[in-house]
Amino acid sequence: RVYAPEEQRCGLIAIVGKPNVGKSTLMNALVGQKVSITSRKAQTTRHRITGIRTKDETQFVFVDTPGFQTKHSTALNKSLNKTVMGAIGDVDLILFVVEAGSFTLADAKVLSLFKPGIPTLLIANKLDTVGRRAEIAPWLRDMQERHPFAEFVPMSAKNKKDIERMFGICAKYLPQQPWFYSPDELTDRSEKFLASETIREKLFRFTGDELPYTSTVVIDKFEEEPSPKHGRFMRIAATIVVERDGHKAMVIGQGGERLKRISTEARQELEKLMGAKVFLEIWVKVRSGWADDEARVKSFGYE
Ligand code: GDP
Ligand code: K
Ligand code: MG
Repeated sequence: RVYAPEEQRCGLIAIVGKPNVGKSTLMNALVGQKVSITSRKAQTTRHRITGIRTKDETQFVFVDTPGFQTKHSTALNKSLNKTVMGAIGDVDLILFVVEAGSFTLADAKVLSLFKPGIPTLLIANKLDTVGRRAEIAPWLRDMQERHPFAEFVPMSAKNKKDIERMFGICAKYLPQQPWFYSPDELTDRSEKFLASETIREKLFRFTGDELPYTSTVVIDKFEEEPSPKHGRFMRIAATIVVERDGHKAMVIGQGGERLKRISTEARQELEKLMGAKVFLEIWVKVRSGWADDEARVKSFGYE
């Protein structure tokens, strides 16, 4: 059924919380496709990323944000926090994500940023990791006293039924107005951006905790070439920027094995995402201190 503009409902929903509570996992599940990378590492999400889902007459425009950084005040962290503040200023609804049953100082810091007036839902995520549901009842009562939340939603971003339920919960907070995007759009981000993010995700996933979060990815070449044989053919060159020689060795791995794995997994995912044959070349460079250098942080694409 086609919905006339006067029947349409549309609004912005910010997904906010401290690092690693499952914000990006939640957004991808709501959008129905991966538009924001995830990993067990804090600082995986570094940009404001829009994910769009149109369901019946309602268009949900989700805004995933970096986890709010409270520990170190580097130029990178300042930029990440600015992104979070920008995202919560002008939305119709805030999803404040925490781990069910837990509320730390870092959670409290994020909550203190919210201006009154924007309806805020407490998303108690990772419910699947809580032994018995009854255990979180006293915690929920405690949370009720901390902030005038509009609703409490205990859930798991990995549970399909919980995700389906979210649309009904969120829709009533969105105003009646024409959609911002066409109904088949999933994100406002470019393929080039998604390419750098996909490489960064594999980098984070395959290096584990030994590689500091301050590594990043820069796309040097992103070209489409005509190819009668393959349909769409993309030539992509990227540089992984790290802070020390030791980190470079870590990324490359014994005999280049790790870099090969990062590259292969990224290429396969990009081929699916873009519906193209992809030729991907990845280099590793050392730029010490970049995360502390405001100009460098900007030149690598952060706000
Ligand atoms: P973000 O930093 O808040 O964006 O968190 P991510 O979405 O990157 O997720 C951090 C980690 O939590 C990842 O390893 C996810 O797989 C995991 N995670 C997210 N949601 C859930 C959930 O509902 N249950 C469980 N068990 N793990 C989750
Ligand atoms: K993460
Ligand atoms: Mg994230």
